Amino acid sequence: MKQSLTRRNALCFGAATSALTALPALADTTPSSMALPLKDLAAAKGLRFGTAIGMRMLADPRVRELTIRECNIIVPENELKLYVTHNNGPTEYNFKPADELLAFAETNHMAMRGHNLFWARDEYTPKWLKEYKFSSKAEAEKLLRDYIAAVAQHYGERLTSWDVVNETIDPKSGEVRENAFSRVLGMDTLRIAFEAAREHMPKMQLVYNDYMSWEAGNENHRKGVLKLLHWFRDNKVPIDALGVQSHIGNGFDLMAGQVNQWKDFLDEVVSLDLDLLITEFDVDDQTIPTSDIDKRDAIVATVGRLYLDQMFSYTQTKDVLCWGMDDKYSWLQGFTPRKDGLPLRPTPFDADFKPKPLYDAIAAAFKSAPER
Ligand code: 9MR
Repeated sequence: MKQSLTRRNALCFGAATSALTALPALADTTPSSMALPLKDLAAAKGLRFGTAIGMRMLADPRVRELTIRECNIIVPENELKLYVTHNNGPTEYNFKPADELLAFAETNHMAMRGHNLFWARDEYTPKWLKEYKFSSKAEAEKLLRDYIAAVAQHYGERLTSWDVVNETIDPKSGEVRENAFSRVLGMDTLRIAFEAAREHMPKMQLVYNDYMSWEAGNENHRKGVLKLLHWFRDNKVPIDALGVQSHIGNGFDLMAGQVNQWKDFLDEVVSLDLDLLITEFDVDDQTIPTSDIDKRDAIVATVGRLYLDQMFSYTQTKDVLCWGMDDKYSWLQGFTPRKDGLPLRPTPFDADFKPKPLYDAIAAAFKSAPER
């Protein structure tokens, strides 16, 4: 059996019925002295730890220092998206920002994963592509394959993992979303993207990445993703892993984690022989109804710990990346503002780059994780 639960986890899960009704208190929510970096605690259990980082953050020496200390894997937050790399028409590419991030990774002995080859949503698709008048299916297929070949030619296997397709499931309906290619190619879009990635980067870990989450309200999203993963398997689409974004709480009640349903979801994913990656972890404290920072931090840490414990109980979970290490640069500050106007505190480090209880929760989750 690949999944194992520690006694502590089993007690937590036992206490939680369908949702996180009775949150166990963390023994100590005071930030630790950061004796060992998270990457070392992760490595001791066969895991890797990292973060998304963008050019804006790279410019800040405090972010660079913290990332080098704590992480052994990074992912560009936006710099490999089509709207950056391929925004100006079918023959023009801009790899400069992502190249800088890769140089940062390589200089500091960190792996870098790619996010993403195809974000299957019109709102993130370059104008030229959205308005492209394909004269045939063959032309659409060629354009998609040529684009993936160009990215692969530029990076080869200096990256080790790619989100080949991102967020193609509509969270409300659970159906596959329409996009620039699918209007011509239908579901073949997804098959072609993975096939081209495999053809040009044979050793690459190929990932489907999405934000179905464990809170109540995500049921259709989870169902839709499972249906898609079955479709991939039935159609022999070359896919290695599910990227579980793990923006927990985001847009949902943070306390509404459905531990049992989440287990069912993960069980079904791994039964398809897929690995799991935590690709974009953060804990959104928008809905925590107190302005008290210590209380908010304690809840964020406690829910984060429960979540990571459950994810780590699957030895198929190998990588954990936060979507930003510090509250200063977190995307959530602009996306889900709190009613009381206070800044959000969703990451392991505060806006002054001091570790928070979530940092300790991540460390503790690594320490109690089974080896893989
Ligand atoms: O954090 C990213 C933000 O800076 C961008 O403006 C936004 C649109 O490109 O994307 C954010 O990252 C998203 C990621 O690419 C996919 N999963 C959800 C992330 C948060 O929205």
